[in-house]
Amino acid sequence: MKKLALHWQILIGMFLGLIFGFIMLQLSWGVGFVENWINPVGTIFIKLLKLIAIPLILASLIKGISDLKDISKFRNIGLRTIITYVFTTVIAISIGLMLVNVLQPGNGVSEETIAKLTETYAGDSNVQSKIEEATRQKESGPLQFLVDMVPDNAINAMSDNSLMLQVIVFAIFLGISLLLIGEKRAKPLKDVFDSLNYVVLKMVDLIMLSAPYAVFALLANVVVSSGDPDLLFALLKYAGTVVLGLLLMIVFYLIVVGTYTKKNPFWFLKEISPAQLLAFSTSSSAATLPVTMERVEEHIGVDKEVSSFVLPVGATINMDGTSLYQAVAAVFISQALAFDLTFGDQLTIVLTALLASIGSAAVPGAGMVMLVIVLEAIGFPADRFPIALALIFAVDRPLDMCRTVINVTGDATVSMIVAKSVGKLGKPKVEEWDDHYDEVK
Ligand code: DAS
Repeated sequence: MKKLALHWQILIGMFLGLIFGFIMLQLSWGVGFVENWINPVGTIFIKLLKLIAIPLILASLIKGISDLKDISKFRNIGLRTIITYVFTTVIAISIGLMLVNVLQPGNGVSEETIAKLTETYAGDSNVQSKIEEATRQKESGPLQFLVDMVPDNAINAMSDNSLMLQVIVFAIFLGISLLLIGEKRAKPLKDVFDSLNYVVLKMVDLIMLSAPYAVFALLANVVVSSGDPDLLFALLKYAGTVVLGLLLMIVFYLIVVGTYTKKNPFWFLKEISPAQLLAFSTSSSAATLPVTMERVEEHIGVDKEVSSFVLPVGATINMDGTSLYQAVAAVFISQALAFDLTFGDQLTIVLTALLASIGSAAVPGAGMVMLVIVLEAIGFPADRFPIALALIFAVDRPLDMCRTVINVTGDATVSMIVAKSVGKLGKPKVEEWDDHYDEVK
């Protein structure tokens, strides 16, 4: 039988993982079994993908830049990328603000629910650590993020995934320098990175062979680590507001793909679906990046000159789903805790959520850390941060899964827009996931 397409394999793994998780929840030893014997399979999978994200960024960015005919082309791609990313993020935040003000999910939360959520989560170490992390990031200077982008050690930058921006800066620097030393001198090193690019893409294929089993483990663990069903139900209107906003963002992307790039939006959705399913399962744009790059380049036809820059940068600084979530969460918390917001405060949310989503790391739960920065910006009392995060903590993991899907889909959409704008949106190189082996062999 022809091997199932990758997205079907992943969907089946997710579905079986959910069922297995619910079964384990019924057994006294079930939660411990999943956490100790099943979840590590998913953790290893995420680690492997994040491991190869760094050499993939290095190889594809250096190849992409050094293949350019001249540097002005790279400046052109860079400028269009940043402008488009800011535009889509502002759209996301605006959709989030519009929905949360219309639906008012926070006004229906009872005092009893607030008390129960506070009692359950306000003291949670995860909540405390997110507040401490946000405080650390806030106390660093306004240009600290620029300073952090410059690696002082090339090897060190390649090892720590959360410093992905440093690898991008290093790769851009090396790629431009390669361009400047002329073809003859650059060729040996370009050939090395060319070959490295194929090797890493092959590693992505090999790691993806375990994807169905990994997503099974990840989804089972999400189920057994979900909170009290009553508390989850009390936050249904809030979670529904976020998910509705995220779905509207998907519609926005499909409209842009259909009208501007003239590609069939549903074809785009199908081709990017393996990356979306991985984003949902892993809650990590960084772990999903290798697959996003492979799908966008091989299956959608975006030229490497564009995708090698747009996607790594997008995975780190463009988080449309996260910025929408931060806007909804900040207003929801203010509504639930009767903290009045002026129109000016809501405009502050737009700017701060834009900056916060740029500062969010591409890892699970990062969006909540930056939410504290947004709350701080609208003058929310710091002593009530634990209660504020406790209000939304119970549903943060499933919402993180959903918003990471939008983060990844937004990056892929922008890569198509930028490619189309510079005439680098071509035909797909392979039809199905399996064909990739033939091409790379
Ligand atoms: N999980 C983050 C990501 O990888 C997004 C978030 O935490 O909001 O995109």
